[in-house]
Amino acid sequence: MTGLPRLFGADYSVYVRIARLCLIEKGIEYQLVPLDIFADGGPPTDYLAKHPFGRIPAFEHQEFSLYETSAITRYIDEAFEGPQLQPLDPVHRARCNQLISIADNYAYPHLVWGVYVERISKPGRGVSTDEDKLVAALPKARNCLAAMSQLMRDGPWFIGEQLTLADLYAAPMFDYFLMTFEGAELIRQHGNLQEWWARMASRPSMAVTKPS
Ligand SMILES: N[C@@H](CCC(=O)N[C@@H](CS)C(=O)NCC(=O)O)C(=O)O
Repeated sequence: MTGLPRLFGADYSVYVRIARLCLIEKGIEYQLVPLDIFADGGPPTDYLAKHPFGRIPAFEHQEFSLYETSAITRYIDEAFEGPQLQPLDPVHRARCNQLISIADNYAYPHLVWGVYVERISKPGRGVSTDEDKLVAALPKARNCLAAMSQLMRDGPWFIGEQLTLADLYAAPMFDYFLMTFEGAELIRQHGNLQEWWARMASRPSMAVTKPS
């Protein structure tokens, strides 16, 4: 066992990718321990000691174990040297936290599960799209993009000049969503999100963490 921080998960996972983006953007060497949460028969039973809710990622740093991506990424940002990924002033930090909450509660279920999984992931596995679910997700996805576009400050990133956790949360969700025809159509209505996505997608951290 190395002394490197360890992240348990799989590269297809949005949340594992968020944590990896955070580690990479901070410049931290880490070990990705493969854990397929959707494996036949479920994850190894001893994984539940690391994450009692059976999700990925889980994280270990020396003797410290942690699960829930919001706690993991904030810990990484605060415990390690490297570029600050959270604004210091209360207003911008609150906006960053608000965008993370939007990503968790609206973008992940609607953009990823409602649109991407139904349109691309399920047919790719030979499972039929639930058209009702997809149709129901689209106005919610539209609303989500409109809210995120409205909250985006002038500047290259969501919070302006500083790349923050808000960008790292949104990016893996947008990456899946924009693979769909509907996602590509919807983002066209928001020039600032389109420009943000072009910038975000060209970061080396995004290339390194691209799902295989
Ligand atoms: N609240 C968790 C969510 C993590 C999560 O939902 N991960 C997905 C993969 S992206 C997962 O493990 N899904 C397994 C399942 O739903 O059974 C976090 O922030 O870490």
